[in-house]
Amino acid sequence: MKKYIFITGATAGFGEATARIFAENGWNLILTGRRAERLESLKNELSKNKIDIVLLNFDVRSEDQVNQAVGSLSEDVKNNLAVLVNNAGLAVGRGSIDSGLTDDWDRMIDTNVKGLLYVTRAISPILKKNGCGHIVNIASIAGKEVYAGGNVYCATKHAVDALSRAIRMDLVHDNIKVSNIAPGAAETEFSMVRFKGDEQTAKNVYDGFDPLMAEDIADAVYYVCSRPKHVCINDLVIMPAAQASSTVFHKIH
Ligand code: NDP
Ligand code: 8X3
Repeated sequence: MKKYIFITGATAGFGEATARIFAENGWNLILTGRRAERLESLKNELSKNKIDIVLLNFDVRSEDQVNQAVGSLSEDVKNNLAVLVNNAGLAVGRGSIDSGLTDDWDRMIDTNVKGLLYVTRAISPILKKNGCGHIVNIASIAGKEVYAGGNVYCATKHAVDALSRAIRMDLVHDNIKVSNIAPGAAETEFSMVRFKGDEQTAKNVYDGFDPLMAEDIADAVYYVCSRPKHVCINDLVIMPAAQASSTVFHKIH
């Protein structure tokens, strides 16, 4: 098999786990993120699968960096590019709107919305030229519901949800599938980033119940990408069994 999957945010969490499951299934990988050393060590680990692994080190917030990175792909890789996973993203802070930090808001909007758009703008013409493809957007339960203190993060994930539906309409005539995956609480580096390195607060998020693991979402990404050609999984909401909504959890203490 010669197909390539392009994964944003492959240095941690869902993106890293997605790289692993696709590598185990013989896919070639284009792994991207800002932390170059993590990309290198993931490449070293996954090379045992006898696949081709391309590393692109860029910040999705920079349109120039995105275009330069995508432009550096060889014709052979571009001709075999089949899947884009728009996964890079983050929450920063969880405060009320009246005390929110506008720098945090900018980081979320620039990464989760504009970054996803820049990458999709750069990759979709390649898929279109190839005659088919699949875009998987990692949204969130925060794109289906809102919660107190979630304001800007929820807004960015509602935007991702809307973009998944709109991009599907734009690209349906080009045989490009679009899948939206909306996870609930998953224990990755997400909360450490959200709470700016405050380990205890990050840990408390997952206290008293079994959260999703990165592998649960990677498994879903692989599932949607391995359906028959005529089937598109449009939207998947995946929650821990102990989570009924953004704010309702069954906790054992
Ligand atoms: P992690 O923090 O573990 O991973 C986030 C990834 O995004 C990292 O690889 C990071 O790479 C990358 N990233 C962040 N900012 C940028 C940037 N500016 N440019 C390039 N890459 C960037 O979090 P998760 O794996 O949990 O999150 C992945 C996605 O899933 C996000 O979109 C998140 O919003 C969403 N999500 C997470 C949930 C959860 O509970 N964990 C639930 C629902 C959705 P690097 O820092 O090296 O650039
Ligand atoms: C991450 C899940 O509920 O913390 O997208 O917003 S939540």
